[in-house]
Amino acid sequence: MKEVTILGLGYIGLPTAAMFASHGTKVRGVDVNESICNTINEGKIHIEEPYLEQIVKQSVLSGMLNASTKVEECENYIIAVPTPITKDKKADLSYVISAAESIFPVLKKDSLVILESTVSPKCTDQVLVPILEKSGLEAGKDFYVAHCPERVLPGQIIHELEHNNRIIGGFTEESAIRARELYSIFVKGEMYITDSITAELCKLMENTYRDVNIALANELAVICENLGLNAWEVVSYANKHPRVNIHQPGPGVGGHCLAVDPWFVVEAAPMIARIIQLSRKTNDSMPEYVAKKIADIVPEESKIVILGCTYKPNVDDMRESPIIELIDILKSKYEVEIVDPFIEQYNKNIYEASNNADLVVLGVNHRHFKTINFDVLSKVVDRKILFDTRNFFSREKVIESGFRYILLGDGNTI
Ligand code: SAJ
Repeated sequence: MKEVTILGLGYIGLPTAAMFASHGTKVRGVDVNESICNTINEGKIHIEEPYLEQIVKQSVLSGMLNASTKVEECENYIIAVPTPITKDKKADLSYVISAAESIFPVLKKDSLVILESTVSPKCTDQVLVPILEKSGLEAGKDFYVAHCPERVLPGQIIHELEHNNRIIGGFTEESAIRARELYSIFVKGEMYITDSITAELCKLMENTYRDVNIALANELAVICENLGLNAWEVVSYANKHPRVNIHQPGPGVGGHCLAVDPWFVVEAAPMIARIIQLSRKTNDSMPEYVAKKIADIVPEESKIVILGCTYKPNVDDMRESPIIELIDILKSKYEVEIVDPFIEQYNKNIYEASNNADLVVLGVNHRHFKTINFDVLSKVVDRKILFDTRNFFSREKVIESGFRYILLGDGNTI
């Protein structure tokens, strides 16, 4: 029976552990946080992800998965720890380094070590390998190393782990082949083999592509506001072209991927990655831009209701949320009320929260907000103004109920 040790039992590590265990691989999950290990060993989970809890429970019950704070000798290791960003926009590799430091003392001949964490280019070869070689073994000869970045979308991780295509970057070709063999236990998507540095940059560029494209849409939104045009209309018609796919404008880009990964590319080539830097700055400037628009709409000390504060719709994750940044800017001048059905603290009745409000701002297009009854809402708010930053509501419905409708990126309404 194959065995694998997975270091880091978070959004990626735990679902990956569950997939291996439920496909007949003996999994040892390792996390520095003892309470996470205890939760998993009870067959429970500490994160929100559809279908995950039942797979973890079954795997623990069948003895295929157990969690511990200690790394032991094993034939395969997968590192899935976080790589946050430092204040000066550099990759913080400290968790990767400490995971590698915990492996090398028990590393045995012919083992395979896979790095799944998103890292800056050359990290696998220049940071991970030298630490593992402290074992006295030589990478590519005595043991194998590969970088296989994850690509899954929160909310559909279990499905995507199985069906997405994967890029497998080997320190040597033999390393990549070994890694592909391991993943083939549960991966049904294509697995493409390349070198480790190409795989690192490939992962970074996937998210950078999206970030740059969103920056383009945000720049277009500002252009359209100045020209008295509707950017949403421009995007939708431009996208009728078979080779065009402009993304959606909005109040900014959040989460731990798009708002972070492009900086790792900038770190590798600061003087060259100009479009990438500018795009990051463009997207980062959107909360401030939206706040300025709000200042033009209502006077100071008005009551503003913000609908949604997570980093994107229908998730409970507030990491790097541009709406949180917007709220921080607004709080100094306005009375701010937050409503978000995904965050316990803000899971309030919209109509009660909007009592005597001057402005309602749609920050995140959660599905729950589709059912807002504007006729009821218009009875409780004082100044009936709705600012939609996502082109989510039906303009006609909002206007019919007596509201003034303002749409980000639409120069006719701003
Ligand atoms: N956003 C826009 N306009 C758009 C699309 C998104 O403003 O047209 C904003 C969202 O509101 C959100 C942010 O961008 O604030 C990021 O959302 P997202 O859904 O684009 O991405 P993530 O961060 O949830 O997940 C991405 C995915 N990458 C790609 O689609 C290329 C996912 O597959 C990766 O696994 C993940 O990053 C990761 O871990 O790197």
